[in-house]
Amino acid sequence: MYTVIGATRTRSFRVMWMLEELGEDYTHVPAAPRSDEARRYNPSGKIPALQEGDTILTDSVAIMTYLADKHGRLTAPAGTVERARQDAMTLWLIDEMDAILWSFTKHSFVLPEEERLTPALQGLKTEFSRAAATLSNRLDGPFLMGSQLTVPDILAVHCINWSIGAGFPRIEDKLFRWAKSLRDRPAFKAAQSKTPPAS
Ligand SMILES: N[C@@H](CCC(=O)N[C@@H](CS)C(=O)NCC(=O)O)C(=O)O
Repeated sequence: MYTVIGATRTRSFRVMWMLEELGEDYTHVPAAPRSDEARRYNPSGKIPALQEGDTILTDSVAIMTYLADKHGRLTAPAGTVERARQDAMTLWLIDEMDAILWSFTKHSFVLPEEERLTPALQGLKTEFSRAAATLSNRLDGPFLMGSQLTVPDILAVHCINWSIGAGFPRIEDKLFRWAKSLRDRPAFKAAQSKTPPAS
């Protein structure tokens, strides 16, 4: 039995969506970043974390990769050329999408005001648009790596959703429609239904 620690409107959603795709049961602890509850599982206060028995794992992509390998689904097998290509896509998404969005988020409201590089924010939006165009061109099939949903699909759609929430310029129609088709998956909706109603 798994426990996912981290509020739904954060990178924790990636892990929840992954577990829903795998059909694995989990308990959800919707801890906010840096909250006392988050620090009970991960001293840095960062989320997500995954608890499995006495073990706690951190980092959304490390957790997704662990779950995919353990359950033998949503990934090419480790040690194959297909896996190396899949991992290259995952790492490209981290570099060109997640890192841009995280920088934007930190310099918008996470960092103390005096540390924020506000003039850089527009440039980060431009960089994200460029990455989205590259991804759109690369997309050639129902999923990023071909005919099967894999870890980078979950990562990419989460980043695209994050960009929409952060008010980034609209991405190209092809990529937008693709992300929407993945948001229509029952597993995505099941994870989303864990979102507490806005107060
Ligand atoms: N690379 C990590 C990043 C984790 C992360 O920074 N999570 C954010 C919430 S989405 C957080 O906890 N921020 C609090 C902080 O950085 O202090 C992952 O993918 O899990």
